[in-house]
Amino acid sequence: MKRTAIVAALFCVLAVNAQLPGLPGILDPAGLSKHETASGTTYLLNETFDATGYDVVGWTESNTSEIKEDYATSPAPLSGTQSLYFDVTTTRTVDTPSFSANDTVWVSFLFHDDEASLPGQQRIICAIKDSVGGTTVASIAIETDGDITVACGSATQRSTASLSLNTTFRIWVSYTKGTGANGQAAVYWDTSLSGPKGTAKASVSTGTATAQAASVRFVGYTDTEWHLDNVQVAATEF
Ligand SMILES: [Ca+2]
Ligand SMILES: [Ca+2]
Ligand SMILES: [Ca+2]
Repeated sequence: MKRTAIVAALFCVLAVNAQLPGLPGILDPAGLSKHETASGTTYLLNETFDATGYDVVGWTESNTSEIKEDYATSPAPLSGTQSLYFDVTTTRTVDTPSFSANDTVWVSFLFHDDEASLPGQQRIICAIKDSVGGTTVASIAIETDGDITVACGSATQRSTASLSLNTTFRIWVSYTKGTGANGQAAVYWDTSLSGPKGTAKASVSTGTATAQAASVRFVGYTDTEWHLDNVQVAATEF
């Protein structure tokens, strides 16, 4: 390529990049590409909810009005300018767009439950699935005392630590598919919203799930109307 062509190409790249901050959903507030972390991790999905609607196209709501993805009333926004709020009259789900299927995924998100009391029964709040709305391969559920139970297929473990109401946590969930009795899943959380995640609060290594992960479902209930923000998914630990 001639030098003039290289310079022209470079100018075009710079010009395009210069416009990106004006396009909602292309860059996050820190100016990083939505597909890269500061440490260079490539995200399969990065959703801040700050754009009108969703940043990333392809989310699926079980009810459009009760899944509020432009929510900004306290305690929202958990981060940025908007969060998602499950303001529901019955159990409602929201599914991420499909991402490239991977044997291992790491999912991270902000969680804030401002209910007056913890749920009346075990409630799965996040399920990693083999396709959008498909079979759950791993999940985490909040218990009536705030403990979290992680599951991989039929294998489960309940934490001894617990989540509290009216507090924003960053939660991480990891999953690695197995071959029948060696699937892995773990849950971590911290009130330091950017980590570090520390050691797992609960984990299983005898999971029965064997499918790759390709989507994540979040669920709200009438007794667990919670706020969700900063959903990040990667095929590697972050
Ligand atoms: Ca946000
Ligand atoms: Ca909605
Ligand atoms: Ca939004």
